[in-house]
Amino acid sequence: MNYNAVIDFIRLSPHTAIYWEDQEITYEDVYHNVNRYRNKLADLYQIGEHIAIKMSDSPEWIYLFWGCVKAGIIPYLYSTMLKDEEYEDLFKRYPVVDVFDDDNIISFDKSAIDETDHPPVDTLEDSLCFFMFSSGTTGYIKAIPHQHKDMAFTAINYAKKTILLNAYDVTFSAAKLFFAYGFGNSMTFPFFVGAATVLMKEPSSVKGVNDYLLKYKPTVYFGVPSILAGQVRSLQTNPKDLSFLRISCSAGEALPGKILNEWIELTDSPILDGIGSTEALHIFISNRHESFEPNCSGRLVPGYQAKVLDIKKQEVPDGEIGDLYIKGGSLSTGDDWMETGDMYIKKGSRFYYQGRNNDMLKVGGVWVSPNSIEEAILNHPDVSEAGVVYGYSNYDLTKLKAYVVLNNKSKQTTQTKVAIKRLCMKTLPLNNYPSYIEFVDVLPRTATGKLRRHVLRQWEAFTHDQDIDL
Ligand code: 3UK
Repeated sequence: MNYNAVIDFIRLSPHTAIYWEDQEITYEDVYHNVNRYRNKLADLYQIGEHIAIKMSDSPEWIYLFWGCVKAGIIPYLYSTMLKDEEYEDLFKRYPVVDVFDDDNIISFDKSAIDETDHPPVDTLEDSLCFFMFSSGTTGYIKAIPHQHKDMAFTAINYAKKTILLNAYDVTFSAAKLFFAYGFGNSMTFPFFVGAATVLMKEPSSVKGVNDYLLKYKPTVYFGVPSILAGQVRSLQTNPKDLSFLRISCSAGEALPGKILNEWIELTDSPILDGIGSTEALHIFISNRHESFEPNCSGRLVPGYQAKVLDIKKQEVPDGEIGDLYIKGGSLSTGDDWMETGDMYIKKGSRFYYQGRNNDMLKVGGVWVSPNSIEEAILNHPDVSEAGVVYGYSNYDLTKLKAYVVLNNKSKQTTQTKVAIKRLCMKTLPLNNYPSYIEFVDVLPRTATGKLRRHVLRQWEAFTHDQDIDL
């Protein structure tokens, strides 16, 4: 079917489109600016040529993206936080005719701005529309293609049907536009329903995000666990009224139940955890406002199917752990089942995250999920973050090591280590406790907040000779 996505997203709405610094940009402004960008791009490039957008979040990011879609130019959506060598490698692997960054944005000759509203280029629902990058947690980055139809699919099924986003909402996201999570949160979702979005140029920090929440009072806030954890800590010492929030969401990695419970206590509203991926473009399993549960990813988003399989690709019974496969209309891999790389336990219609399939640990002969141990450690009142990997053992027995960040450095004592270990022994199955614990100031995370477990494994390789079994 003929379809160009621009028709579903660049439309008029009586509401503000973008809150940007001290400006309120209307949907009419956005409409004209997308036409200006489309016309300039159509002058400069041929249909089907590839460009790179490597800009911080801004209204221009949005005009450039939709100008490309309307003109039939394919953009690669680049993170602004990669290292020089990573950009070099990616530009080699994915050639482009131009790179737009904060120092090279399209400029217009003021006397000759062409705002003509040309029809969008003829494309099909399944025509290639743009590329995003997926870094995973191992560091190997690859480009993920998406088609014109994928954006509306996520906007209808997740934004409208799952979190009930509507034209009166104002969204704000801790994840930036180049990340699939932020791309939906800050652009395609609000634009699909005619709502407003708040854009922030600076990289997200706890302070930056808190300041923006208080200044713009969004009704829907999209967080990530590492920032939400910092926000909870800051709200505990410095309470603020966040009653303007209708919903908060979390994705990128599992939201620890402790953060959810403390957030509810502080704000009286829940955080809806949901799992998504760059390949799926957005969230495919999510909690709901009327049914959410700590340490649970929730239920299927409409339009998606999921199954949990063993290594022989047979479905495992409810309550048993297996690999999660998904299927649905926004997957970059097409109509087939896709392996997510995540381990899950399904109980009835709910899905419980157990970790990445390459992170699972075998201790005393049984599989252990590092994630469930981290959740248990977080229940200790002095703990703010935890990461669990294999620890060294003198007899080649596998033991676990936890890297732990405390709220207060003065509590970095052997008593605290013993208390953490006892807490795990008391609340988790046999063998699910760390033999070694090391206190650190920060945990290694990716630009999007995911724990980089392979870095923890490297740390462990260098420090194991100093560990003592507790
Ligand atoms: C992990 C989660 C547990 C999981 C993303 C929302 O994170 C996103 O995309 P990525 O391609 O990573 C995908 C992987 O991240 N993950 C994401 N959310 C959760 N694990 N609980 C969660 N709630 O390993 C998944 O396979 O960077 C998130 C929307 C769009 C996205 N692209």
